[in-house]
Amino acid sequence: MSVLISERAGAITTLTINRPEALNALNAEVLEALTDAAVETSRTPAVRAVIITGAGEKAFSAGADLKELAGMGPDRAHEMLSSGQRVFRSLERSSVPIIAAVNGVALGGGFELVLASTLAVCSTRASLGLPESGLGLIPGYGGTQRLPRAIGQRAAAHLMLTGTRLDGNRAYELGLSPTPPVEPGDLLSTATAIAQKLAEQGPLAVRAILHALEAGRDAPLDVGLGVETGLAALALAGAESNEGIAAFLERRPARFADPKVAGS
Ligand code: CO8
Repeated sequence: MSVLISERAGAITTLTINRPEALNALNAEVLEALTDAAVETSRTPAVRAVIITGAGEKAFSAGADLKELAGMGPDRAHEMLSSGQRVFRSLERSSVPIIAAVNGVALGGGFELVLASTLAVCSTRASLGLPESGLGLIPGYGGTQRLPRAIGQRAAAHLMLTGTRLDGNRAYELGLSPTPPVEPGDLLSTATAIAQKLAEQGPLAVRAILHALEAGRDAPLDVGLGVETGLAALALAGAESNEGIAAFLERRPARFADPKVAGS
């Protein structure tokens, strides 16, 4: 059985990290499978949203595989960290929105995967944290950088320095999730409803918004506004908005074409 199960239903692909016996810890094989899945998604224009979740009832992912890390030398550790950073960054920069459906613990690299996703929805079993300092480690898949950007420097410092975990309610209060936690049995349908909504929007508009968010993340406001102006002008002049505006005026649902794959 694959360590990452990929299931496509129409415009939505669901990726399930499938190592429940190890609480879906992220070993090298999972990272490689996530890399392949990111490439596959970018090549499949009919996919408009991706959901990532964990197999079993306990864990989204308990983070880096501590059995694999134990005794690792600096060269291999550097390789592993770089590969994890690369795949999380490619997920973060995906042209398709990614929803983390947090079904249980999301610790260390598991929480970092949530932070690299576009959105997150939590079940009442969710428990998110960066416990690395208690292991004599530090977050290595982007946590020291993405968490402060998401919730602010001081709240992030507290979580990382103490290993304090967040439940789904706290994640909602901090803006990490757009919705309060849902019952475990409702998590995938909640994530799918959001994914479906995303899939109904103009796909090029979705890409452009993701691009503007990415470009503006660390840029001065004027630079970000410049990017927005360029993207908005292209959107207005493009076929997709012709269809969207025509559909509005004709009081019918819009029929947006699949975008072209880059380079094809
Ligand atoms: N890695 C490997 N195996 C794990 C992990 C993990 N991160 N977490 C749990 N498991 C395994 C356990 O070893 C156990 O397997 P076995 O039965 O064979 O011993 C099985 O999953 C079930 O786990 P528990 O028995 O511990 O289950 P509990 O319900 O008692 O506890 C917890 C659940 C609280 C989630 C507990 O398992 C735990 O604390 N896990 C570790 C969480 C953690 O510290 N994660 C952070 C890892 S570090 C990281 O992600 C970033 C590192 C960046 C550096 C990377 C360098 C290359």
